[in-house]
Amino acid sequence: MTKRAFMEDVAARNPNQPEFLQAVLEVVNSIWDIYEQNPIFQDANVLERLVEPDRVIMFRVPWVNDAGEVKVNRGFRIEFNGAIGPYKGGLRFHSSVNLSILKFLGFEQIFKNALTTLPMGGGKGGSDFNFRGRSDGEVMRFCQSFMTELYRHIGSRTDVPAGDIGVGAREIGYLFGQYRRIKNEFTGVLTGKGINWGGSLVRPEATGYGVVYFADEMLKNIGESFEGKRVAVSGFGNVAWGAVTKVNELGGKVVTLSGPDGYIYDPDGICNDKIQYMLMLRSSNNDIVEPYAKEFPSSTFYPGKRPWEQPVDVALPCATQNELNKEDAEMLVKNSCICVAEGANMPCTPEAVEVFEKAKLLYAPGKAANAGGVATSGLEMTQNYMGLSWTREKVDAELHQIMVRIHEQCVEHGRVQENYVDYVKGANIAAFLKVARAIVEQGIV
Ligand code: NDP
Ligand code: 2IT
Repeated sequence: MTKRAFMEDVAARNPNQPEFLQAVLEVVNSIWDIYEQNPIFQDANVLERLVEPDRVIMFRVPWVNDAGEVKVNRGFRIEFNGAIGPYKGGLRFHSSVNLSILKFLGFEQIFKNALTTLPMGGGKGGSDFNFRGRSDGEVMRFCQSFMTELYRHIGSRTDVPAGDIGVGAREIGYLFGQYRRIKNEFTGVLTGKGINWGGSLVRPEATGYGVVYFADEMLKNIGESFEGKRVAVSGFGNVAWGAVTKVNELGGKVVTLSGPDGYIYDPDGICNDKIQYMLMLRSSNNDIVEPYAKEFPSSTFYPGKRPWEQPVDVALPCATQNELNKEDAEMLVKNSCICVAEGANMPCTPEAVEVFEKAKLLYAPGKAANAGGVATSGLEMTQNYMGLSWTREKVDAELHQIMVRIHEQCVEHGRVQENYVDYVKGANIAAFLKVARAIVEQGIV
């Protein structure tokens, strides 16, 4: 079968799933040559099996709002591939959530988790529930209803969800409480838990830290560092917060943050009390960044715009999928940006990635660069299995090592020229080889 025929077949079987097809095409483009050269993979029809989830669970989530009205949302859990470990991946609560978005995220998670070197399969779930404007009681009742169905599909050795957009410490708490109540069992069935009830130190900041550790490796590889670099960050959520904190620690200066309303530009750098303010803004149930510009007069708010128009050395997209397009990429290249590392999942459109690849700047896909979050979830699972808690220093050192090892895998499989690494190819090939071999070795299941 040709690559084109394969993709046409996947498209025909998955109508109206553009994000899923986008994620599949990226992987297929990277691994097709290797696939064709390995009859062992073709004989087992590995690729066709890999794009079909092990299981898709979809359910009704009824709940009662503060006015006594009955509301209904949709819940999902995609158990995509369990060949190398229990399904592992976040839950996203956002009004845009649908099957295509969760299938793209679940598919990406298979490869990301394989790169972490830890034994975790790929999964993702969530709901089209929007917590904006909802009271704490409403969020709790929603989470309880969601878990009342989800609990029968998950387990500490089966499927271990965590947070993602719209699911943070508060939601994980309500979800865990309901699981424990229904099952009468205290296990590491979720990660991102509170520190006093099985959570791991460093998990909240791990994704952002990991992105910066990874970008630092990319920079080192060309004899550069974060010292004195101007950095654009998008989003102002969990991942953005961790990234901003670590860039400051490594001597860089973060000059932007963004929200659905636009972006703020702060030439003095987002540091110290400004990071605290960012956290406060995030937890204020607000979905706009504009108040930052009112609080700090050194900054300017650009309504309806994206941060990529500012001249920076490094760009870290940390908000959501397809938030950086071709024009944004061209602007970054024009302004001599040297490195783009994805904190979010698939934030750069395929056209933007093409621009980066042509310009030969350092570009790392989310499945490599943002794997620190799920890797630290894996460390949380290990601590739970062992029944103990590691120190902050130990978890951070493990996370750092894992990011260095992911970078090494990308270089091993993605070096195109002496001084140029194709990180997309490197990440996809390294991860595919691991998962594909496991699939073959376990027979036709
Ligand atoms: P948060 O909910 O903490 O933050 C998400 C940020 O993105 C917020 O600033 C949010 O603004 C913004 N955002 C969300 N949707 C949109 C949209 N449609 N348009 C514009 N802005 C949007 O989530 P996280 O920080 O956890 O997640 C951010 C990204 O990182 C996601 O792509 C996620 O999949 C990825 N990721 C997360 C990991 C984790 O451990 N949490 C691990 C690896 C990747 P607002 O809420 O105001 O809409
Ligand atoms: O996209 C991701 O990797 C996450 N949202 C984290 C998943 C996890 O299980 O920690």
